[in-house]
Amino acid sequence: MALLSFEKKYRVRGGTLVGGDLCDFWVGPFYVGFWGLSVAFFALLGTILIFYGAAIGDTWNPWLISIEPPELEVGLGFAPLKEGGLWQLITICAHGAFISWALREVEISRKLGMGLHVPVAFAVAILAYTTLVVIRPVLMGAWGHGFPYGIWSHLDWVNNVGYAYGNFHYNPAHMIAVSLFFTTTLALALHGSLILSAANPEKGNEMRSPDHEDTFFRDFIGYSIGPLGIHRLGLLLALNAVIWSAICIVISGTVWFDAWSEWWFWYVDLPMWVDIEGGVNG
Ligand code: UQ2
Repeated sequence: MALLSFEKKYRVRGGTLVGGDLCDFWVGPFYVGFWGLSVAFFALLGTILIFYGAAIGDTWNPWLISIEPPELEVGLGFAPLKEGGLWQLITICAHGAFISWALREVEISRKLGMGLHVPVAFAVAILAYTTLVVIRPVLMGAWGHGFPYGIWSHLDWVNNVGYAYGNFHYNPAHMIAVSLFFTTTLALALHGSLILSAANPEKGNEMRSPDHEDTFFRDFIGYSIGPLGIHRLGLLLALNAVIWSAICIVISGTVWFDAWSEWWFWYVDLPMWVDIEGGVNG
């Protein structure tokens, strides 16, 4: 069905979570809904607060503007506006906007009678941000453990937190997360190239079918995961990349406090090495 007539047919009332028919409308191509209005409110307020923070800060260089979290001494209390309070309000606005955005995706999915895979996937991305600025700071006892909102300053934060634990590449959850990021790009490259090779032929040639796609990989490596399976795999890999990243940072400073290279001594310390001549335990 052509896109425009499809939209006409499916742009119907219903599927809303909040607001009933009151907010059930479109602006141009965009579905709004209660959560669309909520997104607009939080995004606008958060942006105004960021500009206010920049205005009372000491630079307008966009690379260097930074909204800092409160000092560690503030703990988990409220800070004055100019001493981290802005960061706290902006964090609340960010969550308001991100969660509203996810719920707007839910309403659109419900309208179309689709699964909730997109909002669920987006929720995992939100969780990664929440882990950095809420969950880990709360577990460590201070909002000051959150990262600052600035292009350069958040890179400094990543650098400093990395070195606070020696070298993050020895963090086992970091290893798993990086492997999943690489595998995600491998899967997307295989999938994107396979689809284009079959579905976008040279002028005058006929398009190939999913059977051809399956057969390519069966010829090549004796196995095809299938046209539905590759999307399940892709989503699984991508969500796990994010989840293991969140695990990697949330365990640093909450259950592990040393350099991450030290963690691997659990292997050296295994009792089975005790009687080995010349071993560190023997
Ligand atoms: C596939 C298939 C697709 C694909 C791809 C494969 C017809 C259109 C890319 C091949 C993928 C495999 C064998 C899994 C690779 C495993 C990892 C961990 C990267 O079979 O079905 O659908 O796009």
